[in-house]
Amino acid sequence: MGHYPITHGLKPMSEIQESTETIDGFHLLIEALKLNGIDSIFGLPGIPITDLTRMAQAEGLRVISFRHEQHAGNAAAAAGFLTQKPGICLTVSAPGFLNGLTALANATTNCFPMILISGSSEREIVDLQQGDYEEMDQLAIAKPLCKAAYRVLNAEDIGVGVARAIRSAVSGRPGGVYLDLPAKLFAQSMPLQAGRASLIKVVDPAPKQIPGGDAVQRAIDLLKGAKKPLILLGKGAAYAQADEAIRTLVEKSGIPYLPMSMAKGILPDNHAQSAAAARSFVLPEADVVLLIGARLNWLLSHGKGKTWGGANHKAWGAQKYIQVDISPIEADSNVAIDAPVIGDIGSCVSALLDAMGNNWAKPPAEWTQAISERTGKNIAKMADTLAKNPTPMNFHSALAVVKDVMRQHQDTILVNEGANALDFTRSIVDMYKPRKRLDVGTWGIMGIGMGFSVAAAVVTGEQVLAVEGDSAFGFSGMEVETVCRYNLPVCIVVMNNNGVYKGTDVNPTGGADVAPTVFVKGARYDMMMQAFGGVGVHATTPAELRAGIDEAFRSRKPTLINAVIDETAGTESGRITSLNPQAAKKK
Ligand code: FYN
Ligand code: ADP
Ligand code: MG
Repeated sequence: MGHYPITHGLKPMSEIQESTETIDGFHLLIEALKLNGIDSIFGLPGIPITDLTRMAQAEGLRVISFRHEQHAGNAAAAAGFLTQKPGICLTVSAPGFLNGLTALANATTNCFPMILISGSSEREIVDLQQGDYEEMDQLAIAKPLCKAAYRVLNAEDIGVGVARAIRSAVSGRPGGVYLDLPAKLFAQSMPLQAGRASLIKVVDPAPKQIPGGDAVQRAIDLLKGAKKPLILLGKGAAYAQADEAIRTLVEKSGIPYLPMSMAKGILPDNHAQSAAAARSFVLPEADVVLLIGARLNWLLSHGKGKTWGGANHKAWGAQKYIQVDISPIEADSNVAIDAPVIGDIGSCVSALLDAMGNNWAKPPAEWTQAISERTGKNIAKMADTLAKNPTPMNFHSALAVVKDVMRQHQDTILVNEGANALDFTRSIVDMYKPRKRLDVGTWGIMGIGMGFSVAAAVVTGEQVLAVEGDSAFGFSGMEVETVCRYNLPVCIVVMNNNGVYKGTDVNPTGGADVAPTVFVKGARYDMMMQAFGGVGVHATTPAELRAGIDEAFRSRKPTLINAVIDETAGTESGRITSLNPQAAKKK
């Protein structure tokens, strides 16, 4: 047991007599986490967990302190997605717990494994509503927002509580778990041997789930008969870390594939079978769609054919669906699934490959050629746009720089949020390796930027490039101090177009207040980074932007580049303008 500063009368373990040696709740929790391979905690100190953060650090855990618990929670969720181990977020009670809930709910929605551990008030006081310091029935509030929720009242149950939280977070469909630890638990102590014996090292926390042979054959028979097959890769396919098997399935079958945003890079985006640049063509035209770790939710028009582009989009035809997913109840959630293949993606894809045999007929040339024609056209059109160099910069000329940077630095992790900053980056910046793109995910949530960036840098050690809308950056901008404090290799590019979506709205009354969507014109976000010792760059041209990114990658110093973007560029809500009631009325 390591030493830790005596802050409330508890003796360091080394000073306790052999015979009377005991272990307290603090150390039981720390040992339970370490026993299960947890090496980092993302959180924010305060009553009743400040000492816990100190002791965890003293016992060798990496404790990353944030300025707001939502971003610590987002960091834990991103760590879970990247490592398949639950990310740990530690908060104080009541308000700190509430601040963590957005991240817990977002993790659950996105199937990212994380555990929110919060200190809490004593049950006897909460249940009688006697008005404790930060009194709140946290367990009851958390339950509807996460996959599982547990509370531990006695030190000897800490081992079970941690084990249950870990297994719940990563087994089956991954998600967020809440673990409620009332303050009195930490100071409880028990004999050291009995305490250690109460801890559980979780065996096989995410067991393989093998698909049924009949289900696999049903899927193969459907795929075999397809004239216009399409494979759709979702973030579940990225999370599963079955990269080689998925690549083999795509290449052996010859079937065109479409990656959802966080599945980009499972195969390189410039792959000959990528249909990403013909999205609006392939989705309505395909006759059999193989979903791998992707849900037919709003991002895929619920499988019902409403697409996001202009009037030329066709309603989807009578596709047949094969759905590979670990969740048996995901099938039929939106439309009938003709061939559900239930299991973990690694096992399912291997079973499909075995069932394909060795003389699989590639899809008809008219299908693959039609796709190549469209991708060729869209890529050429995009290349023309990207070659332009307008003043001021627009999203395209700035992202042409980012596109080239990512081509040259393919291990870099790209974090991306915003509206136009998100949608243009998704279709302009190619990804070449799996799990290198972290973005707003299933909810389209703003505020993931700095939490995801810190986690990506901490758990991978790789350079991080965060491409942020100026509005999106505002949700977590104070965490640039956190980035500087830990001297993380995070380069933030704020696409500064003076406002939400654009910077051109005006107050129709002519009053002194600016329009609700407009920010301070010409804001200098780069100076925020300088305030904390990081590098701030003000870029008004693609050349200045490139130089700033290159220097950040060379120095690996925390850097924020304020990229001045034409405030008239972009559209409201990017590619999903149609979700705005006003826009929908115009339809
Ligand atoms: C794609 N495209 C390309 C390329 N990749 N053209 C050229 N080169 C490349 N590499 C084309 C693609 O074929 C589409 O054109 C278009 O670019 C857009 O592609 P995208 O972005 O993949 O497709 P689309 O239609 O936007 O996808 C719908 C969507 C997406 C809902 C999945 O918009 C999305 O994920 N939106 C997230 C929105 C969100 O969460 N925002 C945060 C909150 S916004 P066509 O085929 O011609 O259509 C707050 O206001
Ligand atoms: P996307 O938005 O990229 O399409 P979604 O988040 O909608 O991805 O869907 C992810 C799906 O992947 C979820 O239905 C989830 O159950 C599934 N999933 C996550 N991990 C695995 C896994 N290891 N094996 C199988 N399915 C998985
Ligand atoms: Mg903006």
